[in-house]
Amino acid sequence: MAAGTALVYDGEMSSHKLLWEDPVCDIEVPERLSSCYDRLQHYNLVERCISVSAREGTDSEIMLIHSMDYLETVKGTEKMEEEELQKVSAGYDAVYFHPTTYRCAKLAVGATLQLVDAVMSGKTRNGMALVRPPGHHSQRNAANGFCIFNNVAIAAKYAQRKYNLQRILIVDWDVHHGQGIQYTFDDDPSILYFSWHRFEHQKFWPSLRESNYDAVGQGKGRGFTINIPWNQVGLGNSDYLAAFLHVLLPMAFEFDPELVLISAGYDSGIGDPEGQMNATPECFSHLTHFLMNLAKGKLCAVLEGGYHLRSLSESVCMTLKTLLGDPLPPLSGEMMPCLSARESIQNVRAAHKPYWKCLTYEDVTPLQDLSTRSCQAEEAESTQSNAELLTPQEVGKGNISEVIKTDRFLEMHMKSIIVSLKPPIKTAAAVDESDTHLLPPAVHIPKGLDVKEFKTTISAFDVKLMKEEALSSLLNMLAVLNKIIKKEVINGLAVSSTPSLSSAIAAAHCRKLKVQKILCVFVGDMDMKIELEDGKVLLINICAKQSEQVNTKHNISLNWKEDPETNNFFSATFGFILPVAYSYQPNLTIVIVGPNQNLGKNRISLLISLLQGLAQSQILALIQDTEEKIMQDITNILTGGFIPNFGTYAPDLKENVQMIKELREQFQQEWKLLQCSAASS
Ligand code: Q9C
Ligand code: ZN
Repeated sequence: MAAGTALVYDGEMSSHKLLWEDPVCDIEVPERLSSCYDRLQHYNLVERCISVSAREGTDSEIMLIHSMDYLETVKGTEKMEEEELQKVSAGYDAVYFHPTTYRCAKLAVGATLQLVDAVMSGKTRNGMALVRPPGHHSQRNAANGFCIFNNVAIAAKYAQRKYNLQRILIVDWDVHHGQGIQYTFDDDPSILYFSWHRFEHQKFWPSLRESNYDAVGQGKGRGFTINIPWNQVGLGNSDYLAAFLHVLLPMAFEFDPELVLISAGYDSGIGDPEGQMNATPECFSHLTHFLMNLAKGKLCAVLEGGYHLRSLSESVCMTLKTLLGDPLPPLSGEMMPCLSARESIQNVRAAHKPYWKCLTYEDVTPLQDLSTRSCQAEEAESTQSNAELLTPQEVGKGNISEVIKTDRFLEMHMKSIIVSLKPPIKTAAAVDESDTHLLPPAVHIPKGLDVKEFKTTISAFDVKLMKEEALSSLLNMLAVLNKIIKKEVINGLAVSSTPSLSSAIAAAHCRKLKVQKILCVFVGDMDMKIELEDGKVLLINICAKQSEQVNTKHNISLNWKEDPETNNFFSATFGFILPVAYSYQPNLTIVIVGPNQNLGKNRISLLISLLQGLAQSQILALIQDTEEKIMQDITNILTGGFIPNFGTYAPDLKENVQMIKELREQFQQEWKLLQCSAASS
């Protein structure tokens, strides 16, 4: 099993710089690269990575995407004087050349390919390449938008050829449309290209018709280009999350890539002068974490844009920290996608319904004519949601400057990154003596329990008739839970013969220790014994048996019909459980795996892996002792292993999808991340 995270960096790529005045290009500065690297060093992240050297991309590698003519043109700039360089630059849209540009662009290509090799050869599981100049706008015959060679497009072609890959996913979270990548793979069904981008009804650069949601690819490639046009600035964490949950992830898991490439531009982050969006650095941790569950974890992130140096470098750090397997930071702000974002999401889902099985049973209402819609209501709404994050004094001042707002967010972020320092031990476990050999050596097994500490918790429950063995396993479970709450470990697992009683006792113990919000996910048919009165628990119950219980905001049952042929559970995971969980923002997650669960171990593993995005990754997994074969898989996930492949995709049963749809409608006012259309509000 491949482990470790590669970091590819070469300071020489800082030599490419603008030599004359040009207000369009002057944001693409050498410090973009050096400030990222400095910040990585500051957080001791460089030393935790496997350092991989850059190299030059070769002519034939560059010509996987670009024409020989264009390559010769770029080569020619190496010997030019400033005046001539200016002339060549003026032949393209938003581009500058420097005598070292050719050398740096070759290093950017080669660095990206070195990363692909590290990951595909199994030298590392994943990694990041910090490169300049960026790539995603450049085209077969043209430089464009600060981009010379299309690093990620070349990497995709290279990986297909060298490693015989059938399916590659490219996620372009840069705030600009990577039209260069789209053009390259427009008719190619083996590359799924996803891009969101500031669009503003085609007013924003590069102002292309083909950046809209109805550009879905051509010929055999129809359905394999996904564009989410953002028609408003000021979008943030919840809008990006909604786009991932309701658009990208269902399609990406259906596509089942063998490699994930990220065109990782951070001009979609807060404070960026180009993007004007509000996503905080933490958001990029979550986006990264979602994608790490695909392709057996094989993921390469390659730097594209990002022009606010502090925001850029913090976001790069969060991406790399996540690749390294650190716990996920909490997300700030109310989880409520805005109307304009929901409208874009709805339109993309509608445009893609013919091509994706995961959308088959979704009724997406007919498209709206975007050009005639007024944005006033949206603007009012977005101003309001920004205002919520400011102090009354700041709001009183009227228009708070973007600079102050960004600084405040980055400050909050710096505090949270210190809080989320990694404990030395990741996982604690309480299992039967006879099962300890099933655990990896790094797992901590608490011993020498302070029984008194747990006595008061347990005494409220009817445990007098319990056998000694069962009682001691309860105490062990509480010891593991205690370590999670005290942040001595990140997560834990406990095997129990009475998981539903154990979970009730665990929840009671959490309350005693003042854990504010607990998310409990039950998988299997069990009695719920958890106290719900005080609203400090959100209970999601995935069961095969129809229950008579009436769903409420904090107690929701999913009656999931068994069907081993088609169950992939993605519609429940992405369409309901994660949106609700992210809306709730718990402080601790407890997953209880009981009898008769019909999801299969891969689905449960995926669910638990994704739930690590919540509650700063603090999870307790409680497993019924009869479900032994699941224990090892869950241990693997909790200790940082990756998700196994899912096999051929088959859509969820119509009645299951229908059930999810109804639940979504029922609860989208309470849990707003469920909203994925403009109709809901
Ligand atoms: N009026 C990347 O982020 N702006 N490129 C042109 C013309 C160009 C961005 C504005 C922005 C290029 C990699
Ligand atoms: Zn960009």
